[in-house]
Amino acid sequence: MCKVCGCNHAEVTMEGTQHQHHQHLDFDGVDVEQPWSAVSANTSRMIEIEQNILSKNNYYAKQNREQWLADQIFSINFISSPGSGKTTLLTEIILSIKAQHCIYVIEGDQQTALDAMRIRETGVQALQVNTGKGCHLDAHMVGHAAVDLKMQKNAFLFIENVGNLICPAGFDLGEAHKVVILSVTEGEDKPLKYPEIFHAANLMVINKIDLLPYVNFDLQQCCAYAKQINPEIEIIQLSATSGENMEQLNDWLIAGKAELQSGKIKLL
Ligand SMILES: Nc1nc2c(ncn2[C@@H]2O[C@H](COP(=O)(O)OP(=O)(O)O)[C@@H](O)[C@H]2O)c(=O)[nH]1
Ligand SMILES: [Mg+2]
Ligand SMILES: [Zn+2]
Ligand SMILES: [Zn+2]
Repeated sequence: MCKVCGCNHAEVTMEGTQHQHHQHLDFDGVDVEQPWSAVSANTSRMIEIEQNILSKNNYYAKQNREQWLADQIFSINFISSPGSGKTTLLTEIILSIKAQHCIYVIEGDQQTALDAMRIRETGVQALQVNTGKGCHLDAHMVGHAAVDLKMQKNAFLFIENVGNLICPAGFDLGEAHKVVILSVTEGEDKPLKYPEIFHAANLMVINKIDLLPYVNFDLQQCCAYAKQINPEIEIIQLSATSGENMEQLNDWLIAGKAELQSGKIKLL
């Protein structure tokens, strides 16, 4: 029995285990992969189940948030499409600040522990959570992973979500901030197409600016669209591989952690 929720811990799919529980919308025995006609016949039941899933998630997210506030853990949930550069950004951030800061990483992917292995090469502890068919991390999975990391106080906890701009927006993990990453190869219209995540994020990172000369990406328009969706959103344009403007992101993270620790950010 676990401390996070009282469940059998093995139900959560962690690195090295083969369990397939907690798949997306696979709750209460209802499988959303059934034909859509069958689903629509059960629309009100589906809505009820979705509300149930989200309220369970919010319960675990609140637990995570309280625990991390008590331990002064500054947690960031990195969200983007596959390939926007989340893992590359994380390894670069870690290499720049690990001498001064204690850092832990939770990696979310449907399959493989490849990203956690990339993070561990930096010398920092990382735990991979495989979601199987699931397309986002939820607060329950992340709560278990955080316990397993046995984190020291006053640390950063970086969470790399499953590559997906859609449902990670709706799943609070208990993090201090969501950071959405968009790379210049993806088109400037993403904030309009996936408004929920741009609305939920505190920071938009525009990555791969080293590729701007080779792609038709309207940087100004992208920023305008993001501000249209979320006037408060902060924006940093950078390149994880060339290192251009990376110090802006490092400074943003370090300032956020200092704010949490000075009591300026209230997470409850
Ligand atoms: N040119 C360029 N490539 C990048 C940059 N950041 C990441 N990449 C490349 O984009 C690919 C996907 O990066 P990865 O970090 O695995 O993305 P993730 O799926 O979001 O974790 C890799 O080949 C990276 O080397 C960047 O700033 N510039
Ligand atoms: Mg990755
Ligand atoms: Zn549990
Ligand atoms: Zn999902």
